[in-house]
Amino acid sequence: MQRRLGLILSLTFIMILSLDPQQVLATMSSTNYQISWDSVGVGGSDTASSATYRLRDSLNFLAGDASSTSYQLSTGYRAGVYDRVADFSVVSQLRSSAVAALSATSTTVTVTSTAGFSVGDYIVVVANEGEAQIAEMGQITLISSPIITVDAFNGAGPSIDGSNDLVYRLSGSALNLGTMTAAAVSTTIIGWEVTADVAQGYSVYVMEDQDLRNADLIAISDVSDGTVSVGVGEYGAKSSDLTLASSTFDSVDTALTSSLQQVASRDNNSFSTRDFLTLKVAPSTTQATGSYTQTLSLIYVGDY
Ligand SMILES: [Ca+2]
Ligand SMILES: [Ca+2]
Ligand SMILES: [Ca+2]
Repeated sequence: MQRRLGLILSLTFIMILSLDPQQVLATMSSTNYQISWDSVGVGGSDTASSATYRLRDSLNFLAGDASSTSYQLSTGYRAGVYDRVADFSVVSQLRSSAVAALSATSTTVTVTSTAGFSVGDYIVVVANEGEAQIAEMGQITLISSPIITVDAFNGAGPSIDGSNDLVYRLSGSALNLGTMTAAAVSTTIIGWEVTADVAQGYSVYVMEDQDLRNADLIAISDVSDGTVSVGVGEYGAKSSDLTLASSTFDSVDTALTSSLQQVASRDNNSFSTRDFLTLKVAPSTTQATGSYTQTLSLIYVGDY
């Protein structure tokens, strides 16, 4: 094996001398980075053209794979080409799209009207909207009024009895909590989908630009006791991902802060994995009136 490796390197060296290319050094890593592949430049492009000619060329590379217990070697033309895919899309609950849900199965929900819903839309089914609501997210694959079918829900399928159960479309980036009152917990949902060809997985993090506050800078306090309750004057969120390593969004209502906090994670390659954050707001009986706003940022990070 050593003889073969030596042959490859010496041939490469000859090409470097004759073509005077940019030289790139070897594959390397440390505790905080990894360069999986690099290449030795051999000069020129593999395509060239003008008004009167077109050329496709490549140098004649040695090709093949070799390995032992301690190394792996692939050689050949573009042997290291591997375009990693990471796709992250965020959608928010569209308050104006609400329709009542009458019943549900593991992949369907029967509604009072399918107007405004289309195949491909993301929806969230909210059972018993409010303080103790349970929501599930899916993507519409079929509409046969009054039944909406999704590809899959996050959970086993919504538990619907037709009382205070709603379906919303998830679309766009604006969240609207409507008119809040001290007599109820107002809720809204931010959903996201990740496709990541990353072997170690990914995390999604959330941060706020400021507390949820009005023009007089009066805020609705961050929840601190794990539960957003009616009339208390507190604000927090909970994730649909129930296995978070570095935050409490998986288990209790948690305060949004200006620091990045984990709200979803996977530990291997992911295809169209979804999660959502349920925001819960409970103004106090003495809460100042006004329009309360903030900007939330969601960030995808691949784990390399
Ligand atoms: Ca219900
Ligand atoms: Ca806050
Ligand atoms: Ca509380």
